[in-house]
Amino acid sequence: MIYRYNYNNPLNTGAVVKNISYQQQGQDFFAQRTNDENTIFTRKMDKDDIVFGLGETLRGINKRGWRYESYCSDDALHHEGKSAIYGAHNFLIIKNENITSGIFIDFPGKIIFDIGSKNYCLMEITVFGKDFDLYLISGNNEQEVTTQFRTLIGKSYIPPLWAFGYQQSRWGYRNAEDVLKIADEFEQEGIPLDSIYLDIDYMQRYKNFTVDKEKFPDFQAFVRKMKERGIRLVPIIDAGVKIEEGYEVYEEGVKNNYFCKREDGSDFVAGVWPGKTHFPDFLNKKASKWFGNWYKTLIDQGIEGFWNDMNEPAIFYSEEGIEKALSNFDKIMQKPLDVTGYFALLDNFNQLSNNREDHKIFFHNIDGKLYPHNEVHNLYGFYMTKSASEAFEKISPNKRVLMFSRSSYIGMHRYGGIWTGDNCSWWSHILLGIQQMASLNMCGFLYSGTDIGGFGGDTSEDLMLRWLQFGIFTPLMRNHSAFNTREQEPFRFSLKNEMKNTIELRYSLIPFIYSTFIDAAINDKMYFKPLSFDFPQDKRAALVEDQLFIGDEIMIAPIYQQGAKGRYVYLPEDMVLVKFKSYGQRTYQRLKKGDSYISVELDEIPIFIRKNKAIPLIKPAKNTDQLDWANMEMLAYIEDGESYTFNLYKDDGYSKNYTSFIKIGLENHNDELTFTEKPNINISLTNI
Ligand code: MIG
Repeated sequence: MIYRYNYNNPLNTGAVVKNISYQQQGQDFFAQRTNDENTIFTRKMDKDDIVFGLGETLRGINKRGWRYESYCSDDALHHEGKSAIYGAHNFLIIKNENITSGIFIDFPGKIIFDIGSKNYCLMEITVFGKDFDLYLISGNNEQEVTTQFRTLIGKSYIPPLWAFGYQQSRWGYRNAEDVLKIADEFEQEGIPLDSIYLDIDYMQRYKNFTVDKEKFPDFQAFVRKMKERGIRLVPIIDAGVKIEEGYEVYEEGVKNNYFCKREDGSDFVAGVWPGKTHFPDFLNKKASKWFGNWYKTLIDQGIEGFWNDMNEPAIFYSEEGIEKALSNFDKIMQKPLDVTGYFALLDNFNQLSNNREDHKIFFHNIDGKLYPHNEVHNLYGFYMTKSASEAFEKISPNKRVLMFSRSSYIGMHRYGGIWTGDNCSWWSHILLGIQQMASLNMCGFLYSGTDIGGFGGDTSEDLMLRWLQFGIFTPLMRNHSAFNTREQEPFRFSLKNEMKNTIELRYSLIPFIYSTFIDAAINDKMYFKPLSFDFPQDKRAALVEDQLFIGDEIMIAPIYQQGAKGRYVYLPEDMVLVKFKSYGQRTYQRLKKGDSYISVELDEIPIFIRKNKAIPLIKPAKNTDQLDWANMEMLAYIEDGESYTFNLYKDDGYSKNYTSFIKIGLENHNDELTFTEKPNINISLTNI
């Protein structure tokens, strides 16, 4: 059951698609108090309560024991001491011994979720405002609660098939030559590849929807040529629009009042990569439609996918901030510089970037009403992506376009995917990625992934390989890094063959990954699941932080520790461990329910096949266009007397009807695996 409670006059954020009428009476799940500006909810937790959710946040799958801030934040150094990162996903689940409950606070401003950090047995949620909807969901377990929540917020975005291939990115591919070189190296090494990303350098002075002619003399032809090689180019779009006379996007935006304004009606100015910019008011319907249409200029040149960046929005400085800092500077320098002065000086300039005070001085026009940015902050990235997606719907109604965003709010999962932003080349960020995937799936964000290898800092060879071994399971599989860091394309390493085998295995798994993804998207299921979602009664399973189910068939347990050549795993049921050195080189091992130590050499990828389940595998190929789905192997662990039917999803890879499921039915009869249903493709069977 879903209950909806009203608090004053909430703005319709667009998170929810199902109309649920308000409860007549107030909720009694939380104790509640208010002060001048905030609404505070508290609830006692039992010692063993587990809390899931919050989407893209820090720390574990179990959120218990920390404080999380829901306020989209550009933070490229998010270690475990931080509270806020790029997304704001206000859904959580309390798993108590007697009752499992879901909570969604539909509020676009700041919220602090203290999940027992101050007081281990107290949950305290501070909503920095008084106008919002609170949803309470009851169900028998975490899976039921999540499914109900997913029906509330609507179907998840589905990208084209090629977006499930390996994608190569780096902030530093400057021009056509650089991109060509990367493509050539992949080809020479025989490493599969589906796309190369264009970071901000492709633009003319960082102006959205422009292409620098000196770097790409004939962009359209270049895009076509790359596509003929099976490689799609994916350009970045930033939130800020450069202030520059003669630049059409800027001029149209100013003329039509499409930019966020200050209180005095002038357009707000923020310093970002292009220098001084204006922020499109994506929350204004007309402005949103206008900005979305601009993507067409790149689509017309053959582009089929985009990533939206800097849309928290990130602000290096505001004009107001600079003015204040300069006058402070004068004040500080009037006195002789002592230690206090030194720190004041440092702070004075450091606090210019992403200063939340700036969020109070610009405004959105939502249906004629003005809202200071801070009150609707968490919607900005969502609405930027919605603007693009609604335009795609018109530009290419029958074709899926790749779209994902850095900042997000629940509801955006219907319009695009997300990547988890600027992580670092740290082992702890592999683990964080595993945990984020689980929580993001609960909130409907199925198409997601991390910057594989780590964005900031220099990666190391084993870290890169281990990260790839996890990355082959994330729907968005993209290697991305920051400029001035170690180059981390697979062919840069002495372990390049191992990396190649890993990426090839991804392609072998695409029928499984794609089928599982589409099934999850159209049926409100999870692609990644924490173990307890399928074993809600198993107390050990609920505590597992570093293993996930994918669909119903497999479990993964990535290696995420430096130097590790193995790890402990917990199995809630019997499974078969398949260790892949490559698609063709594997070993099998039956494992019993319970705890096991498994050895995993640097070049091995463990996949656990669950009891009485089977997955399809195909031969790797150069790219997704060339995969041969007509010759398949079913890798099964089906015991005598048992059967399983896998729902294979195979379509043209870009249209939108999602009906092309094919059943592959298998049965073990007297220790011989046979078909109960066989489509008209070549299928070999391996039962372990
Ligand atoms: O301030 O476009 O998260 O993926 O490479 C940094 C440059 C801006 C942040 C993105 C990152 C991207 C980078 N961007």
